[in-house]
Amino acid sequence: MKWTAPLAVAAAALCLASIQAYDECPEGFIDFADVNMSPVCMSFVHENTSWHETRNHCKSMNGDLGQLTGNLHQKVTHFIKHRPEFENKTFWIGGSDVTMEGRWVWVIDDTDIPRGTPHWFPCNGSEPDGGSFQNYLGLLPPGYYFHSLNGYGFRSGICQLF
Ligand SMILES: [Ca+2]
Repeated sequence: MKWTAPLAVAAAALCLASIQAYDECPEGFIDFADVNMSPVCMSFVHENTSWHETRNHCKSMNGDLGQLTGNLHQKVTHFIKHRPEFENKTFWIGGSDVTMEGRWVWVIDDTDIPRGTPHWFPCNGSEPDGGSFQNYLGLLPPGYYFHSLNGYGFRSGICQLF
């Protein structure tokens, strides 16, 4: 019985960790939250790896590939465009239609990724394309809109803590 209390404390700590309770972003992550909102912690990785390898890299940092919903996409794009070291880089993010061709979802929670503006290139509906040959989501310069891509391309990546 004497182990009950420490186990309960450990279990509570695990629960808190899984809920996500970041007061601020850990080292290596940048906070993209709106003012007075909970941190939205993103990290840019420059390993130039496939979508799956990049995702594993994100998971090794206790995160996953980024979920660029709403104005977070715009804020990340703005950030990339103002960093010379990111010039001509391409980035994997956490979308895919590999489970069901044509149904694009965020892999972190299986929620739908809306088509068209303001996220997909070039705002007139040509992306996503490539059918079952292009099942993974990335950002390409110069606009950093969403593109459906072959997952084996070597690219940088955007990780996020959830
Ligand atoms: Ca596809």
